[in-house]
Amino acid sequence: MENSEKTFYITTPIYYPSGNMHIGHTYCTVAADTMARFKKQTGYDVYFLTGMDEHGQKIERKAAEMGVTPQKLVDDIAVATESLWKMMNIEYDDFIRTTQPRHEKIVQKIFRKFYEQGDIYKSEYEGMYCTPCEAFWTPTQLKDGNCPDCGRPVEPAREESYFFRMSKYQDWLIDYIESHPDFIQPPSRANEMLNNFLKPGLQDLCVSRTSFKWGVPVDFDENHVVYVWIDALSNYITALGYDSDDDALFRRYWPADVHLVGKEIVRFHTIYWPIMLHALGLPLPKQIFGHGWLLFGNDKMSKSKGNVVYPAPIVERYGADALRYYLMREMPFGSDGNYTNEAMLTRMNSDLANDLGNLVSRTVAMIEKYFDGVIPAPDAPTGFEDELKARCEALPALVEKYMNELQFSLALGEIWKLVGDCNRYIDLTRPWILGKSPEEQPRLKTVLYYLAECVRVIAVAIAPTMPATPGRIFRQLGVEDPAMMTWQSIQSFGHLPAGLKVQKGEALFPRIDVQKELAALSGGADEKPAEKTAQKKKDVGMNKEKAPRADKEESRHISYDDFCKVKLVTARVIACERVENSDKLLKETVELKKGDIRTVVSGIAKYYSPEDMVGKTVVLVENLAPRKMRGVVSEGMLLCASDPDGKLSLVTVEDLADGGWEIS
Ligand code: ME8
Repeated sequence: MENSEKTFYITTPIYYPSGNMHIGHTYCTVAADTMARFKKQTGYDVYFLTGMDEHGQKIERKAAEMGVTPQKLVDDIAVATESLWKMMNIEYDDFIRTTQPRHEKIVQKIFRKFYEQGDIYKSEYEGMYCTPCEAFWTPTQLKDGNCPDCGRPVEPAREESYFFRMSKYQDWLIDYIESHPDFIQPPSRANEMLNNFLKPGLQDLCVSRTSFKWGVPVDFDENHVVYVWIDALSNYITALGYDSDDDALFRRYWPADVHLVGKEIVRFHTIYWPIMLHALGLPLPKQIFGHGWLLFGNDKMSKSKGNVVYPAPIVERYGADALRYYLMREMPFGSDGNYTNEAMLTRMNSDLANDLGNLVSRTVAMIEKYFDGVIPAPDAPTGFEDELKARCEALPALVEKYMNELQFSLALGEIWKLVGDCNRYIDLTRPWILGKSPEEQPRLKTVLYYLAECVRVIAVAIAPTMPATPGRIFRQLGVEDPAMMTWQSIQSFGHLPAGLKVQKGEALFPRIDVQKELAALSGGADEKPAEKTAQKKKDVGMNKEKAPRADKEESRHISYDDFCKVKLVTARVIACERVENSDKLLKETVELKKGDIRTVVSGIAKYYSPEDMVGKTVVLVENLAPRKMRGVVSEGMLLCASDPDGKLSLVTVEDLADGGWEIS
């Protein structure tokens, strides 16, 4: 193998042909694309493979129903699938189709090799078969008589078949998995494979079919076609030209760095595939990562269950980057996550429109207003700037660590912490006040330079997940030099040259009217009109009239992430006075950590005198946007309980004299 350290080969599963792929399908491909782009950004020579798994009884039947040839059916779907990936801005290096001669020829060679070396023998199969999953089951493996994976009915199958001696490799595989803890991720999936499948004993696998024709023919026994999973799994090496006249890609990229797969097909990838490779004398992929499912109404989003959401209407309305961000941010990659339109729209509003969008537009607008649109050179930094700079410089290593663990959500979380820091920095430094006094000009220059540089850092860091957004940010910042857009350029702070001319553009992510958009999306899908009525009946929570209670329940709750955004800290009241011309308001001076003094205005003058307040340790919402009340800027809010008559009682912390303790 010539595989050097700096190559990175990543794959998605090859998808069964479906004219209507839903956002559950796009999930894995977006993840693979994000990872591929990240690896490229960090200097790897990347190969990213996806494609279609076009053989099998399911396709043969579907084509017959439609009155077309299976080839015509898959050709049409391949065009639709590639255009879906284009819409999602997926940049793969190859799109393999298992009906391509380059693939079929090698699958035949592989099958023959297994036969010639005695891994495959001919016998008769009798058992149950799930056509939608293309999987064989023994009667004891069935769940309530149905397929244990998808719950659909199975059918009896009895036919002459070739079998693969899986049992021969069982002990070797157990040993391999146990001695390579990174091979199957997350680790819970490795335990499941060991305990549920490998340790109880592997049965020999039926690897050919005679009852239908739509498959790769076994070239030494014409009645047989190769079992779809043997055919499909081989794609990861046939696409690289394994055992062909030109195997340069195979020599360069194999073994794969990671196969991303949904959790229900981990079994095929971590048992059959390693055994096939081992039998061929090839090294195993370094990792198989089994990601979770996008659920809808607590059930796997899947066309057969009728609870699907399609990507096209979402991309048309909010852009591919917004959907990609949501998919990568919302749930940890190994876990399942429930999808709702409301959660998606709320996140788009809070993270994209408010946090990121506002940061960029405020920064550019202030540079335009105070410095005629020219990014100023910074003056002397203070502690605030040192902290921001340290945050920026720590970011690449944190992002890299989480990305290498395929923890997209945590990597994005780190980037958004910096976005939050920048917004807080604006609130604390108040450039609009600095802009009023000429003697504060040097300070204002520093603040706006630091903001512009942070925005550049953020634009670079989001590029793998949101490939179209950085260009829009760079245009607003006036950044044209490609050297300012690289991963290398954010390893240390301050590369943005002063003197660039900013240019205000359209809002990156316009704020969404959630109720209006929920109504607009409640058709839910780009399904064909004929399917729409039947579909609507089944769609859980998509149809507002159908599920008013559920909708109400949902809007009552905030997500855990939203809750985490509220920073509550203890604060000691060190001074307090009444606000002039107000009988309701008190102005408190509070101390958080030593020296961190804030002014807070509270509507509690009817219940507390200034003397009552001094010395209390209260609870402050630390990151509430500053607000002016009766001419005084309040930097936070004190928590109070309100009785049924509206009388307010301060929430205080006993036994704790200090301020600045975080409350969680
Ligand atoms: O399994 N959430 O193809 P496929 C997350 N051809 N992922 C989902 C999902 C959801 N709701 N629904 C589907 C096959 N997927 C085989 C693969 S590889 C050699 C052969 C994921 O089109 C699913 O988990 O049924 C799987 O990883 C991928 O989509 C393709 O599913």
